[in-house]
This record gives sequence, C-alpha cells and structure tokens, in this order.
Amino acid sequence: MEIVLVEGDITEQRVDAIVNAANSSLLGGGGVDGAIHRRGGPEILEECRELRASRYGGGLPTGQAVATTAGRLPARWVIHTVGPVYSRSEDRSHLLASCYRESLRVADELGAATVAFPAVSTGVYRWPVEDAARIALSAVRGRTAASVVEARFVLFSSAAYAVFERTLRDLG
Ligand code: AR6
Repeated sequence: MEIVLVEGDITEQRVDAIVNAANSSLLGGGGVDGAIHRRGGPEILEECRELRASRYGGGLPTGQAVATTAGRLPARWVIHTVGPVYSRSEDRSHLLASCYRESLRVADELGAATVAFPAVSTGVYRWPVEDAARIALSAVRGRTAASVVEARFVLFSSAAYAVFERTLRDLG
C-alpha cells in the first residue's frame, strides 16, 4: 500500500472512499465533518440517521469506523470515524491509531482501492499535528493491504502538509 500526501480539500478527492473526522453522534458538526455533509448533500446524513437507529443508538464509539455512501461527492463512500479529544493527562494515542486501522478495515470490506484521510483529531479535538502525524502514519505504514492500494493523507494547510512530509521521511 502506497502512502500519498497532498495539500487540499478532502471533499474534492477522486478516490473510492474519504474518511470523515466525525463525532459519535454521526449527525454532523464543524470542520471536515461540516464540509463533507455540506458538499455531499442530505443523503449522507440520512444514512447516518439510519445507522444511529439500527446499530449505534449509543453513538459510534471513539476509534471505530462505519461507512455510508458519499451523496454528491466525487468519492463512492464516506467512512465516518470518531477521533479522541486530545488529553494531556491521558494517553489516547491507541484510539487515534484505531481510527486509521478501523477505517482501512472498513475500506477493505467495501473493496475500496483508494482512501483519503484527513488529519483526524487535529482540529476541534486539539491534537498537536506533529504527534497526530506520527500516530497516523505509523498506523497506516507497513500495513498489509487487502483491497486498498493507496492511502492518501489530505492536509488542509501547507503547515500540516510540511509536518506530515517530515514525519513520513523520519519514519523511513
Ligand atoms: N479537507 C481536509 N481537511 C480539513 C477540511 C477539509 N475540507 N476541513 C478541515 N480540515 P476537524 P477533529 C482539517 O476539526 O479535530 C467536528 O465538529 C482541519 O484543519 O474537522 O477530529 C466533528 O463533528 C484539521 O487539521 O476534526 C467533531 O465534533 C483536521 O481536518 C469534531 O469536529 C481535523 O479537524 C472532530 O474534531
């Protein structure tokens, strides 16, 4: 599986699946989540509501992932995952790593070949980008692929892109 870094907007990516940094309600929010629902249209929210009713009455737990179709977006699917809120007193990095692993597992189940990720938890959930990049890239790197051949990280700023680029190089 190849890791690709791009600076840009995840809602514009022509890939099989894009990952959403959602919250456990699955009912939308700000940041990437807001952009995906705005650009993708009401179909995505409707499917999220159905998932709440059928499987996730208590909300989607942190670190897990679930897919819907992608409405009007150029992708085929949206994989919603819930990142952990950053904490200085508690190490939640296993939950952030789990977001990436679980999203890839769901992508494999869907038969997706290309998957785009945002930098989960680095916005509203305040995770420092350097640390989040190391966790994200380590979780994805070296994973034996089933259907996914490209994991694309879509960074929303040149600063975040530079951090991911440096981290990927440092990981070797
Ligand atoms: N494309 C790519 N990256 C983006 C985009 C975009 N269109 N928009 C923002 N980012 P965030 P979180 C970057 O806050 O920290 C929501 O309200 C952004 O610069 O979207 O996991 C949810 O409903 C940042 O680097 O997600 C949850 O309540 C990264 O995406 C909560 O925020 C993640 O920022 C989740 O917080």
